[in-house]
Amino acid sequence: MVSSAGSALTWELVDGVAVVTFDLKGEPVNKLSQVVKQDMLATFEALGHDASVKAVAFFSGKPDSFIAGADIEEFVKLTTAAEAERLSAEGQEMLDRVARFSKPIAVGIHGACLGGGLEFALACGYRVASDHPKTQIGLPEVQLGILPGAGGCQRLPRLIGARAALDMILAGKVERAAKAFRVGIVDELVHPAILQDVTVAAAQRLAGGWRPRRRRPGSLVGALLDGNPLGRRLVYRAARKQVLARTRGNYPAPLAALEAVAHGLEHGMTEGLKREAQLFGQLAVTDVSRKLVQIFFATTALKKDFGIPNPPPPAVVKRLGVVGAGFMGSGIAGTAIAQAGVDVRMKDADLPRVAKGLAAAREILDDRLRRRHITKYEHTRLIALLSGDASYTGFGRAELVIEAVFEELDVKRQVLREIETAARPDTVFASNTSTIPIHLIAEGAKRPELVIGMHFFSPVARMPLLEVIPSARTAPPAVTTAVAFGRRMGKTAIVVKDSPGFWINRILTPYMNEAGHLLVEGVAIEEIDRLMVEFGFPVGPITLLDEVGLDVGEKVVGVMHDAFGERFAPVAAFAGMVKSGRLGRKAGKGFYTYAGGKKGSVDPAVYELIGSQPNGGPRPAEIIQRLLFVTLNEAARAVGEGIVRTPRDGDIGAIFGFGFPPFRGGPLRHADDLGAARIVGELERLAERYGPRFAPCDVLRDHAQRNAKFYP
Ligand code: 3H9
Repeated sequence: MVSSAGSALTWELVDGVAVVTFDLKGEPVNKLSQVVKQDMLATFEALGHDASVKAVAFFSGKPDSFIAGADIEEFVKLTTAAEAERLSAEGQEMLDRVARFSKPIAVGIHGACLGGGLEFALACGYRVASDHPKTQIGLPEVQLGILPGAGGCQRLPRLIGARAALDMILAGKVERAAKAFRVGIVDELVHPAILQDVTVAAAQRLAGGWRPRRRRPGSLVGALLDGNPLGRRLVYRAARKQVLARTRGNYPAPLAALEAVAHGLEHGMTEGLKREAQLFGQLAVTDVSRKLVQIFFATTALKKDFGIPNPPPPAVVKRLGVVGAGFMGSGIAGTAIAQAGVDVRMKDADLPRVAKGLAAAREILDDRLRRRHITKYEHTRLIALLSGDASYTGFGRAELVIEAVFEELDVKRQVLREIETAARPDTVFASNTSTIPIHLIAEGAKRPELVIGMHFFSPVARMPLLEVIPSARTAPPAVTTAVAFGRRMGKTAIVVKDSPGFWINRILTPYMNEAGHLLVEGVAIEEIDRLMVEFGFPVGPITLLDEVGLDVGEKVVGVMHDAFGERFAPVAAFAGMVKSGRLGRKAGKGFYTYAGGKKGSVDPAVYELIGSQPNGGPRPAEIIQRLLFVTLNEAARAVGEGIVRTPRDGDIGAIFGFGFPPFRGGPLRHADDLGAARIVGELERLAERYGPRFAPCDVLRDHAQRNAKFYP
């Protein structure tokens, strides 16, 4: 074994092949930093001079990750574009040396191979990857508001073609190994057990003069598009259009990445690298990048945070009971199986409902199979974990039961009573309520210490957030069990206070209600949605209401109105919609039409029902202000009441729970950016004009007075 003192890289010689292992001591993942760069250069220098080394096989020493990319902590410290450009140029230079190394290099990839990690692998001659789900390959840089700045914008399109490369780079996609193999990033896909042997053998073959023959997958037309400047111009134009449709110009990184790719393909590698470094430098110091990096670190921190002091170990959940086989229940069941691989037993009042729920849960697994996220074999194995009945048989073995029945206190209490008889004495009972306080559900329970809230968002399989709500009587192990299981389901979990609407519905309700007020005042449905999408939301509030379901919305507002009074008063116009059965997407009609499940245009008949006709209404800027400030105000008030533990939880919740624009950092960071004094001033003006629901809360007044911030 050879290594220099303190080095992260060690190597040993196996039949003429230097088997190099990269293992950054004391760090959970390998990342590329200035120190590692020196190490890497020194190691390759030594390997180059050692005549007994004929080829190199490169691996990670970490059990489940290859290289997680450049060290994000390092580049966020940079304060000028020039410094960031230099960092990028130095990274490029290192990988250029790897690419021009005198002996062939094969890499064996197992685990995350992301950003700079993939850029390193692309600079090597041959890539073998394990077909393990942990092996994830991609250039996620734009998700951090930057671009692949160590040659990735140049090497990936040269390897797999402009279209396929742009598809990955511009969306920051991370792919499973099988997909990376299909598009041609990976040369060989193998079982993890033989990764090392296959990679070393490839290095040996390369040393013997063998060169891999690569054929790009895809059609003749595709090859024509990628293969000549005219075709590529069409590709760039289409990519630009797609990016603008997705980002509305709010995120500069994807367009900059497109420019770096295009510049390199049209003017050669050297020019491309230069442009790539310049653009990396500019992006790295933007506010958008700072915000996205903060989100990354906040999400990472939440992976380890159980939301309570001295968290006890969670119960290991192997069997889950789900009561209520409707849309949410089946979503929870299907996602729990797909993500956590647990045994799921569903229960509803009668067999037809159970059958419908089982079919919907199964659809989640079918979808994974269709997308090739799981194999046929895995699909069959997972389907076998799903069962259901109209009785509680099987619930006696569940460590966790989640109820997703009708949002009615009495119904939920009844289910809890039944579970306390049917399940084990230590089974944790979680309610997927979206509004009802947990202490009310637990009233009269035999074991209130095991009762907790787990509020999932719809559709469960896709929405990344989970609110975990302990009541004052919930015991710590129930909290850790709920958080840990939520994480196994792939969710980011925030632990929030037991108060009506918790965090998300607390701040979402005034936002939705305000949209209702605007409708009544004559703003067109599409206009409200368009403005908020331009502001940065993935969909506007009216579309969101259609997605959530108007009946659900009505229930939520009712609970909030009872709890908090007039500022949550429901907008009468929505009631007519519910009465006439226009419940949103699930009913095939809401504000918009949904023919064959696809969202169509606004149904003009809706205006009759809400009793107003579009007449322009307030100015666009005023519309945005009303929707935004009513939300910020409620968020600040809820923070003051301790609904979320930290502004970080609040911002991550709002971003993941209802799509608050990530580039604005969340409602609380955005409030800090605007400044409390300005918000208070605007709220006072709005209150005068539109009513006391806009009256600024004490927290904002206090911030304004002391010039304080949520993030000091
Ligand atoms: C880049 O590469 C730029 C180049 O193109 C150009 C350069 C010139 N840096 O998430 P986990 C930490 S940009 C610093 O809990 P998991 C993380 O903060 C980079 N730290 O584990 C945490 O620290 P702590 C592009 C990093 O198994 C610990 O590692 N790459 C980095 O659930 C464990 O992380 C990315 O965007 C990093 N690059 O997930 C990938 N990566 O323990 C970002 C991780 O102190 N990373 N850490 O709290 C990820 O997506 C996930 O961390 C990963 C592991 C999938 C790797």
